[in-house]
Amino acid sequence: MMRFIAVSGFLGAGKTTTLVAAAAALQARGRRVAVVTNDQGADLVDTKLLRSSLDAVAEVSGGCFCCRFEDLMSVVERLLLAGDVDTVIAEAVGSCTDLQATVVRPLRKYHGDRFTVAPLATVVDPLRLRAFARAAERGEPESDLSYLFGRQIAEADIIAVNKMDMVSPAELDGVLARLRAVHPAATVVGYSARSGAGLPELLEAWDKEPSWAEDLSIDYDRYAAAEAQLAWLNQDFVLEAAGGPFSPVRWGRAVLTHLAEAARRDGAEIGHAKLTVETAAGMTKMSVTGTGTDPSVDLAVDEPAAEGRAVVNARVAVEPEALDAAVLAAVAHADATAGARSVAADASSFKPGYPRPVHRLAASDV
Ligand SMILES: Nc1nc2c(ncn2[C@@H]2O[C@H](COP(=O)(O)OP(=O)(O)OP(=O)(O)O)[C@@H](O)[C@H]2O)c(=O)[nH]1
Ligand SMILES: [Mg+2]
Repeated sequence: MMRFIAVSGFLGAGKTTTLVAAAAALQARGRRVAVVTNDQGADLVDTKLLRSSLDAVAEVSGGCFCCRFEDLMSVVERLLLAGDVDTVIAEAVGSCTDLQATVVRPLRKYHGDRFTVAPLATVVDPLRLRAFARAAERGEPESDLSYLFGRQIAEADIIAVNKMDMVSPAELDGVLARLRAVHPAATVVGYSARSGAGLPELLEAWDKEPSWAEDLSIDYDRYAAAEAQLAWLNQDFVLEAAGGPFSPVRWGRAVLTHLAEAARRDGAEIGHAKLTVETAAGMTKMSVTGTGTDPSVDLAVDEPAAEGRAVVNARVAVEPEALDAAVLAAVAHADATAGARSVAADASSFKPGYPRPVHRLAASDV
């Protein structure tokens, strides 16, 4: 039987980084792992990043797993036909929730003869948790994005608190204890996908059979409103040196720094802005999440290049036209900073549509 592991969690929480680390750790234990990424658009930074470390990678683009459940199943089918795989890990879109009802239960009900489904893990960034908690402490009404974040945690069988390297041990203990108190049925683990600390606990939790989740009420209008706050951009660029060779790292850092500064100035919340730059020497990948200030360089090839290709994926709480303009301004700034000239593919920002899952099963339906 194939093991199917679904991973949820807010934008930028560290799902893809967790997939990379978990796939490597599971393969070291003899498991044969494939992964599936998912996005509302095409041209995914995550797929490129995963392909740099793993062979069996596929994507479901143009909508979330729940709204494209059949696409998810045919992609998984192809992965299984193509290779010798015993474990599939699937990363849901960061603005998606209700996965127990729309993905996990349909998998168990309609495909349970071939898959055993692992407990649903929601990856949580403790800094994002802290930011939403502080807003609540200030007495601010709960935002739709905070509601969505809370639902993702509430439906988890495993609450996977990532980035433990970013908080003090005391703060981590406090966060874990509070989550355990509020969600007594969930397994709560702390780890760092980056350093690997605590990762074995998450893998162990995935191997357990869950006591399947009860129904959770999710207000689809609020969920949709949260998604509709975000503009979503996936854009390609062709780069060439303007003069001498340019540094891909310098270019990428300049794009994300400029974008983050513009968002801060406008008070626009960044879900996640990430990019890859591919040159003859390899791939550079960076991210900025709303909780961090400086871009995080996840892969760097700092050999100056004469040409390259970049993909930018940005999810920011602004209007789509504003995001298009902000990315173009950031790229123009990066060109000037790094000595490059870039040609952009058509701007393509949009807002995710109202979530309309193919299946939505109650606990009693399975
Ligand atoms: N310090 C630290 N950073 C991390 C850790 N895990 C992930 N990150 C960083 O957080 C950023 C976002 O990570 P991703 O894995 O792309 O997050 P994601 O949840 O897949 O993001 P989306 O798919 O856009 O929703 C990247 O810059 C990662 O390097 C961690 O354990 N520690
Ligand atoms: Mg990801």
